[in-house]
Amino acid sequence: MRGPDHTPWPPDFAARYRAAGHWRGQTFGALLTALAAAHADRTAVVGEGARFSYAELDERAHRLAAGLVDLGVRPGDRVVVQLPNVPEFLPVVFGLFRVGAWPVFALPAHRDTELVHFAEQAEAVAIVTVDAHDRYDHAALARRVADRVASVRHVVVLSGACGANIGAVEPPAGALALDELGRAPRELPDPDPAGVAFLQLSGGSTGLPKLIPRTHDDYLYSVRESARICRLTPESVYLAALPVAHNYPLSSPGVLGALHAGATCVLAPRPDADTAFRLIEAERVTITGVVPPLAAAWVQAASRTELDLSSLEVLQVGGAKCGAELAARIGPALGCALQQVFGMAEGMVNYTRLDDPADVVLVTQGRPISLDDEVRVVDPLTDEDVPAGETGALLTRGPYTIRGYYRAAAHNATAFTPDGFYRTGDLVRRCASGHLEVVGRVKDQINRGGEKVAAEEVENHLMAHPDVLDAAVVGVPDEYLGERSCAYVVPVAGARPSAGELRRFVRERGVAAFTVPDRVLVVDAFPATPVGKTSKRELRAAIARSLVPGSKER
Ligand code: OOB
Repeated sequence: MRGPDHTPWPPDFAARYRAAGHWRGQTFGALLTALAAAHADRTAVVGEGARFSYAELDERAHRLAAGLVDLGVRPGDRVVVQLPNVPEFLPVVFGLFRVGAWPVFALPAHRDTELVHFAEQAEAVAIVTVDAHDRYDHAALARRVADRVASVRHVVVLSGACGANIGAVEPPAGALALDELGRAPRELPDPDPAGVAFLQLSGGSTGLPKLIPRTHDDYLYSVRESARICRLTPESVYLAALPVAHNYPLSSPGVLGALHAGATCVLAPRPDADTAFRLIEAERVTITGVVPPLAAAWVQAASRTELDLSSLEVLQVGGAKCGAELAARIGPALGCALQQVFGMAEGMVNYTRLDDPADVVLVTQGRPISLDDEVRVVDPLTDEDVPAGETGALLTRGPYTIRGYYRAAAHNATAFTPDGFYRTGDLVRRCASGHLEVVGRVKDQINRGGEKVAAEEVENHLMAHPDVLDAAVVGVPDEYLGERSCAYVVPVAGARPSAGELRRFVRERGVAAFTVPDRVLVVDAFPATPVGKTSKRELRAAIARSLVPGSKER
């Protein structure tokens, strides 16, 4: 038997968050209605080939909501949404919010295994997808998922969107065209703001992503505060370079934060520097967010570009650790301020503030959004608080951090403490100012014959080398020591440092011999997760197969 679907906040906490004004009883549908009234003719969203004002976005969301209801979609139904960065993403999602149906936010990179898992876990009634994106036939993928998962009754396909590149793809038999779904707008009952609004996906460092139930009340609080912390105004232009369904470009402050502020969202079909820089110039983008590997690529590209990036005020870097070396290169290369963002789809988000001193911005990953974000830094084995300023595992609880995953009672028993703190799995140090420095993952440690090597530390040493663009260190099984360290390195353009030189460089920084990586492999690029973070899981798998395409040991 399965436990309860999701775990609400205990009533005393909920009452406290309401009394503090964090939870205001507003739904996303009601928010859009208010925004359309306040900013009707301003541009809400820009994407390839389309531009919607706030009034048009509102109208489209109303029409889609009516069409979804006519299709039989009911409040509380789950609908897998797999859309790339297209303007229609917003009317689809707000249409579902208005119905009270829950989007399940798949990413464009997900394939059969993940989508079947999401559809099954959520017992989804429909899938909304695109015909093709990045030369991949998403409509056929959705059809296969619908054939395998009995609950899925409808496949809805958006045709002719960006980056299809594989010719016109007919919606597969039985699929509906998104363009034809809209119906005359009509009033629908507003869903419960304390109820679930959607299911977000966990970062999925182990196994398949888990489903994360977020409510209107809790998510809107994080969106509102994110927009304030990032100083968004109606004049701001936010570029979603990363896949917009991910929590970071969705809400930190992301497209939802931009809309909340009455600003303009620009959706980049791809995150590469060329595409993004063109959009920054054309749309006078003021703020965007990237993951560290992308920040490194943009920094390099900025030195060669002739495009005008002068409108850019803030580059956010988050999703994975941005080392101090990379952090220091960003301002000079891109001519903007850096903001570090350390967040998680489960809730808690930390930002460096725009008026924090430079050293805080370069070396910390920010401090929490809310004074009601409770933070504990504990010994991972005993759960006891470590002394102030020391490294430990981060536990958190608060007004927008979930108390349990969706339909995952067994996992919840270990992922949360009995008193409701989420075990983030991140190792952090907390400064006196409350800023957190992420120093690794609880399990991202190489046990080299008993000597514990923190992958992060070795990566930082490597990143200090002028020829190194990015570094990722993983453990390799070893008969004698149990594990040895293997460093993967992506060089800066034109450089090809040798393994021997890089090992010598780390040694000469005056570190313990066991910190010097046992092996160094120079590769062209790292395998990435669906949002573009370096995938250590795939690097470990590759080394296990002793086969990394493009790698060369020197
Ligand atoms: C964001 O969300 P997820 O759910 O994909 O991943 C969360 C995990 C964190 O637990 C941490 O391990 C890592 O990603 N992470 C960072 C980081 N930001 C996220 N590790 C070090 N430094 C950072 N700045 O990745 C996410 C959600 C909302 C906003 C930003 C990122």
